[in-house]
Amino acid sequence: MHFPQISEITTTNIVFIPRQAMLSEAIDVMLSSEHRHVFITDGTDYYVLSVYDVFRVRREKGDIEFPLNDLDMLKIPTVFKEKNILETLEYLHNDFEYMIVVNADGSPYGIVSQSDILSSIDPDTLMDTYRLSDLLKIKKRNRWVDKHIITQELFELMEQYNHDAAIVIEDQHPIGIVTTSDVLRLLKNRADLSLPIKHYMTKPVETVPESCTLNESLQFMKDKHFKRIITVDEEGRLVGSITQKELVSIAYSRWARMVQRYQEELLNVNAKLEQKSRKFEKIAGTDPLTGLYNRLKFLELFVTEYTMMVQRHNALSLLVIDLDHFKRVNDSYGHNVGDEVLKQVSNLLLKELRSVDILCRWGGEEFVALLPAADGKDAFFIAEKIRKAIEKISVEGLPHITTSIGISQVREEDTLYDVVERADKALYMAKIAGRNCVKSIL
Ligand code: GH3
Ligand code: MG
Ligand code: MG
Repeated sequence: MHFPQISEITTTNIVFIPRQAMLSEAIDVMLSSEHRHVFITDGTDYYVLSVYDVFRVRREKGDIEFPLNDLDMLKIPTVFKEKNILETLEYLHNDFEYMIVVNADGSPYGIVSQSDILSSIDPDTLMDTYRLSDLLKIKKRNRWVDKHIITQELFELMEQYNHDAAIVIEDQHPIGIVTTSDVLRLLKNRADLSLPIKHYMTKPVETVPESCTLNESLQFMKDKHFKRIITVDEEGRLVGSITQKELVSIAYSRWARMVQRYQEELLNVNAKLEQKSRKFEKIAGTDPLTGLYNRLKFLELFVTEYTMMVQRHNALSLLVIDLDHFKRVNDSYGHNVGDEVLKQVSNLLLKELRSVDILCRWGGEEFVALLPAADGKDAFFIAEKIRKAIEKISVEGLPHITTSIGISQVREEDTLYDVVERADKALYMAKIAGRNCVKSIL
């Protein structure tokens, strides 16, 4: 989807009438351009003059020969032509139907209307999907009048409600239309406004069935240069009228809601994916039997702890914990019982270690624990605590299990491999010293 710059949708062939001109000159421009508005400037500010301003002046002053300078006119905002159209959407919430597009030096470049902005936001799918009948349910604005209404009264009604057209009906069927150009022409020609409107309306009136899609309707308006369509039911009875601006603005707000919904869905999907990826990350770093960290994750955590040790000049110790004669457990009681013991030992180790310690299943019946801020002495104390606790585990029908533990303190020049190798040597010393004991090589 492309959101254009304001300059891409600006109408540039605009005649700006000087504020010193007369009202009749403004009317001539309106009639020749077939617009219900003309733009006035005093060189600094910009104003807009509408058909109904003309009608008001004629009613109040009795004439249209009047200097523009003496009129109160609506000042309209300006926008730089380089702006992206999305930056101008805020203007759509105010009363201004138009904005003056200016060059970087402030000189006028052209005008842009609210409907230009809305229709350049391209809600294609929406346009093809929704039917006029859907929209008319929301926006039912029947500006219809009976063919016998007096022209002057109709003009006053149109002025009061700021209508840009009135549909004239007979027996519920649209038979004619009066637009603001008609109003202007009649004023200019000093027509007799006390006659019923049927004398002045344009007829016949072209209608569109209410089953048309938005796209078809907008295409129809484009082909015919109509600003509005009049919709009828299957019997040709008036259903309603809707302007191009209303159509696109409804389409746009639906489109915006749709985008918002998609965005919410995307956020949901993203959250789920993130959850999944966290789960996978956890699985990738976990030993399936015991739920402890595996070697891969341990290496990552070791690097973090090692960095902290160096930065903070702290101690860091490592334990290699190996169950004694574990092969015998498997051989005598079966592998499942062996697994159960491994799980119990894991839980116990987690319980006995401090919350800052990092425990991993190194492989088989061997565990490695990393003890931040613990020197050899602290590590020995913790290892002894573990050894004694494991000795106390009792699994039904099984003789007591024992462990041997090797300790080493991490040195700045160490890799993980170096420190594990020293702790392994200490473990070997414990094994040859008769098992169920703790040895260190610091
Ligand atoms: P030592 O006191 O010298 O350490 O003797 P050990 O029998 O514990 O040592 P060894 O390394 O010879 O044997 C380790 C045994 O651990 C071998 C295997 O039967 C058992 N083992 C390793 N991984 C698992 C496992 O995932 N589940 C079970 N049930 N047993 C395992
Ligand atoms: Mg062993
Ligand atoms: Mg072993």
